[in-house]
Amino acid sequence: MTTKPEAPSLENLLHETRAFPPASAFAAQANAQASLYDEAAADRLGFWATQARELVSWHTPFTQTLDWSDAPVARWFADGTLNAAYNAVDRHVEAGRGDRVAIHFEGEPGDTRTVTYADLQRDVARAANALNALGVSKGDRVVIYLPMLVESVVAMLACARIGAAHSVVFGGFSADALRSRIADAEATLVITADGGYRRGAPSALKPAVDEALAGEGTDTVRHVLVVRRTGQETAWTPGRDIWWHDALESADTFHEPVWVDAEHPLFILYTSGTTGKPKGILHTTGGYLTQAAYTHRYVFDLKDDDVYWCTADIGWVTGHSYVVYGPLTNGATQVIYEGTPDTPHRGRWWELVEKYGVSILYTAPTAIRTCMKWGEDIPAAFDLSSLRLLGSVGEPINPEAWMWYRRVIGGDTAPIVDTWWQTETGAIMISPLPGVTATKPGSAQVPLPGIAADVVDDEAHPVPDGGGGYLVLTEPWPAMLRGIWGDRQRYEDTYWSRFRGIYFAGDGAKKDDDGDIWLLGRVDDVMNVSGHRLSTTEIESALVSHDIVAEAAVVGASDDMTGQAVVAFVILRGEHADRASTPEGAEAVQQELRNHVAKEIGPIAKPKRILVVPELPKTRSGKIMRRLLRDVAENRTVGDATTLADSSVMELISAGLSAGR
Ligand code: 6R9
Repeated sequence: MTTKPEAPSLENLLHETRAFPPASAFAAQANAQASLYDEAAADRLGFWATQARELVSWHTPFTQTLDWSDAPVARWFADGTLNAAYNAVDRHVEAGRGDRVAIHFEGEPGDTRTVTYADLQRDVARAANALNALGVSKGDRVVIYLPMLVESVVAMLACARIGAAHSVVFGGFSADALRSRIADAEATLVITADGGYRRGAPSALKPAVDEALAGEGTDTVRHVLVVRRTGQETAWTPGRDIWWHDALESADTFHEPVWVDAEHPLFILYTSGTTGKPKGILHTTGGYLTQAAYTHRYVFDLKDDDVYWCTADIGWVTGHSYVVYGPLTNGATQVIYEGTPDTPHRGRWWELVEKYGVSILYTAPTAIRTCMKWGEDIPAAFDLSSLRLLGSVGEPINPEAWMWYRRVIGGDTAPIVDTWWQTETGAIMISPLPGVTATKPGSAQVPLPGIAADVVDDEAHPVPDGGGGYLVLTEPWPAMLRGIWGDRQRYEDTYWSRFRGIYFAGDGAKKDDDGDIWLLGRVDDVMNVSGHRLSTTEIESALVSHDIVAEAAVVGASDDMTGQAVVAFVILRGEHADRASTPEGAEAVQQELRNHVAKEIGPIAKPKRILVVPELPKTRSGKIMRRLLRDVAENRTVGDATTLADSSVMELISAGLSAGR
């Protein structure tokens, strides 16, 4: 996509004014204090050096903090050496905390496993020895294509332990997506499973690996390690394929971690959504681990007795930083759940919160809106009183979804942290600090202590409070990407050429009158209607603020009269779902919602068309694929839908619309 980014809306600012100051009891016990901002402001690099020394164990202490001489490729803590798996596992065992639960695993069929830090140490050491025995060593790349299992965490840490970079490919991606990632990373090993459980049934994974490896550019792969999860029939290539349990059984439980330089590659993660060659985002060890641990400790207010649950899949960056590296480096106890939230029933997540006494929950707005759609009587049937902090990530959260999350899930007391960051940033960048910041529904608000972010206009000038523009990061940060795998030029072009010397995030944002940052969606999602710039997010928020709407996606469809026209796709809340089942009903719903948007934002933002649909097309990381909706809105054949989490959604939408016409 080469559409020119457009400046986001200046005129149509959200007029959300609610704020929730921290409860004094929460503030009194919080890890974060307002003084963190002062410390970081007084000496930014010194602040990061302190975090790196306090939160991470170094084999060789570093003496240098930041080397920016090869900008925009940063080197952080470069003369230090460490090992990420040692930090995530061994040091907790050495500190006498081996019996502490690291992972409460819950499989979709209901099987469970409790894994202590000592268990994790044995498994990671065994797996590291097994990888070495298969000829994998420091500097190699390993592709991991697994469901959400304990073995997935072990596999990632085993790679880190031997100094091989892992590249996790989401288990739902197609064989061809897998093939192109294997080829680009020139991986020598693939770790997969026979299958995983999804919506109540085993779903095979290994056939996609076989297909990928039959394709072009994958000759570098020498072995495939296969975790047995479902026990289903699995085709086998003797000599190449090896069962994970066989390889681990014969492996020693002692393994000396490979101490690597702070700038040694830890992982490559391919980002979705771009055309052509996949973009392999490269992260290294010391800076990444420092910021993952720091943000996890302060943004989630992690304490010893917390039970933490991040619902993200390891195939997404959130799973890397907030299932694996952040929580484990901090010695947390966490829940990992294999399956979907509605299997075998729509209360599954809340049942797990009650069962494990989850105190910190980190999830995505799309999941929250889905739960809104299912109705609040479902979570109401479970005891959610253990929850004391809630997080959101992945897309702007509509104020109404935020309010619902706070009231229905958080019992009106748990602070919500809306965390803005990207695969490229490696860790959270903009978020309230719980116990310090008065939170505002729908805003990620403030750069964390140590992070420099701003909103600028077309000429890179910071906008005044009340203004809108582009979100940029103006100083290097420890967990920043170190490039795009094998393509330095593309790295510079993509992120550093829009504004010279500062990082262009690709998101539109505004500053409110307090200077707090509100994210407005990707700049390429901005519409231009009759010369007025409108944000998709803003109109979606207006729609979701209406009682009958559970979820909304807005696209700009080309229009002869106005340039672009606003087309909205909405899902109605359960109790109102059949209001649109007759043509008259649908017409009335559309009229009501159009008027509502006009009232909330202004007549210019009124959607030209509102289509009531049963589902929205989403990627595996929960992002709505507006490109496909634009195809529907512009009456085109729907384009490539292969990266959808559920590829049948587009048929469902098209069938529903033609039946309704
Ligand atoms: C962590 C992750 C990055 C893009 C980012 C932005 C959107 C993420 C957000 C948010 C508003 C938030 N995004 N968090 N927008 N508020 N709290 O999602 O990484 O998959 O790389 O996506 O997601 O548009 O640029 P990634």
